Amino acid sequence: MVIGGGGHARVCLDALRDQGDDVVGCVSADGSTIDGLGLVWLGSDDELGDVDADAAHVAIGDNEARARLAARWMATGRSMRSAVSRAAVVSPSAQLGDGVALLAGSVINAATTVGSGTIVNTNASVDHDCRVGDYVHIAPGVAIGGGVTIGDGALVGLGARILPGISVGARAIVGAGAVVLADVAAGTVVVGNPARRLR
Ligand code: JB2
Repeated sequence: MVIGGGGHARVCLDALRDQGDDVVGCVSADGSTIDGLGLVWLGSDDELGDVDADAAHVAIGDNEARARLAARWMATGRSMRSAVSRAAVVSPSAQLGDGVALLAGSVINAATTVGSGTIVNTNASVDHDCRVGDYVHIAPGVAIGGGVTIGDGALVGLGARILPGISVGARAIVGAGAVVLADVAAGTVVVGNPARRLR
């Protein structure tokens, strides 16, 4: 089943169906049900323990919400399911955590590690020998060079570029279109080309 019923869930549902998964429905906070795509609303988070499903994919874009709901689901004793599009390209030497979303056109190159619950969104690429943490969101169209480290919970915005060997700290935000030439401290926001600290 899917946790979340908004825009990101619509995209993840395609990837789950690519894998041949039988998706029984979704649990969302507001009763949203991925309208028109044939998913049944199974209830709110209070019903998680009662849902008849072997595994869940948490399909919510917000990193903190995704991590919180994944922990709540795993506390029911069941597993996280990844959603890997048939149009994603993943090196045989890459290592993937549980519950990742690798969407259409994403590329994970050799010897790269992608942590649990992380999203590599449409047409985003992560080159060789990178370390991407847990519950990170790499937005559509991002390009990440080789040997980059991205800390847990970071957000790399639409179309950003990160040069080889850079470190982006935990929960940092890289603004859309930024070009990152220097390390980014944990919890900071950087924007622009070259990327500079906003706050
Ligand atoms: O606590 C929660 C909760 N909070 C929000 N529990 C559960 N079970 N569900 C929760 N949600 C659900 O997340 C809402 O009920 C809603 O179904 C969904 C949020 O939908 P929205 O379309 O606003 O965001 P999204 O996370 O699906 O997509 C965002 O992130 C993507 C990566 C958007 O910004 C997209 O444009 C973006 N591509």
